[in-house]
Amino acid sequence: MKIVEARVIVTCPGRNFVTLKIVTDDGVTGVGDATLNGRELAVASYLRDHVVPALIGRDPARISDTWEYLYRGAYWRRGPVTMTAIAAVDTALWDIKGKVAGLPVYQLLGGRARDGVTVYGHANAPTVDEVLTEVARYVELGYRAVRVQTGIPGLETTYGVGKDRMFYEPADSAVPSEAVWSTERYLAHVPTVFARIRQEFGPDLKLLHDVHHRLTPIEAARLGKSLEPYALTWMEDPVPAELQEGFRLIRQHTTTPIAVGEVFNSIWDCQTLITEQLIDYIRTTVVHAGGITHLRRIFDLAALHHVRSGSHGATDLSPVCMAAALHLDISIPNFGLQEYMRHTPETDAVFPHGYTFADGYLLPPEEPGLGVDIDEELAAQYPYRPASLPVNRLEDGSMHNW
Ligand code: KDG
Ligand code: MG
Repeated sequence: MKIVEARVIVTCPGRNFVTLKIVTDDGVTGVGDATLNGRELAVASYLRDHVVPALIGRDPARISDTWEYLYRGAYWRRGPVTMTAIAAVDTALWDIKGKVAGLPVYQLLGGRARDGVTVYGHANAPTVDEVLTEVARYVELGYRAVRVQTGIPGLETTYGVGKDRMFYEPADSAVPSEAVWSTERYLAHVPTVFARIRQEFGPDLKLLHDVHHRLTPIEAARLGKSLEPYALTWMEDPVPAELQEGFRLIRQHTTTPIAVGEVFNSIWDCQTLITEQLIDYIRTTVVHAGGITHLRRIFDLAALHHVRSGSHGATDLSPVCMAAALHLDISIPNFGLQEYMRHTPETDAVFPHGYTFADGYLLPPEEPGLGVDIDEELAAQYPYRPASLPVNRLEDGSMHNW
């Protein structure tokens, strides 16, 4: 069997997605997500101009060899654009392998290690009263875990709190918009939110919070300590992770578990945090960390060091990535949680998929391969629209520099 074609499909059914579709001489096709929020066209060009010509004529069964060929063949290793492009190829090849074998991909990864994949939803609202309603809505839908974000009194907007409730999208303008940030106001407010939520919903619901990389290590340590009475499942991205030593300092001060990794793209980005047990959940995902092949390596390393998976699953990761993530999640020994931000009906229509939600769990599709596809005719009706993620300034006008 040979690869005869690989199409790069860019579509915007409410937000931008890039998808790679690989076609074999036997007519078997496979799909891979290649979406990098705010930098979609960079990956589309990387694939079209540099990767697709190298794929034609290759044996689609040689997944591992193709991964190494693309990783080493670039010379310029790692980085989000390269690793997202490699991820798309890798994911599409796993899809093809599953279809050829007549098995869902999770069976090729060792079969089920659990009955369902526990997911968390996003409750976000401008005020604490409103966010209580949002949390109640998720509980009503059957969720066992909820991430909670609110507006901060005194700040006009807060990253992570959208205008829509169920379909949040942070990429809000063609060039990055600017918001104002105050660490003091934030640190004073967040513990009051979780005090109310625990009071209202009791001890059983798993609660999570995303700091979105906005603190210094000592500030994060203080936040973690102040949240200890509310027993969070995790505090996410407390500091920017470029300086990994910072996590040692946080760890010395708080028992609030830490989740990191949605912006990581290789095992090398996670190595210190995992091997020194500075984190509890690793949030790397299929689309941004080199596909199923490389993410499984990261999760295996994590398993050796008591770190669980907690893959990123925001709306900028397409249903193709979500399906691939579920095949991994259900099969690995050290699964923790899977983020699940629902896509809009327009996106779901462009990406027909067979995964299902019930009782707080997602289940991977049972059909051969990944169990997800792209409707190319429908996708063509939604042309690309430039959209970027915002940045923060402090109240004195300076750029928030970490
Ligand atoms: O593209 C960026 C978003 O996916 C990200 O900001 C969402 O932090 C996020 C999360 O945890 O889902
Ligand atoms: Mg996050």
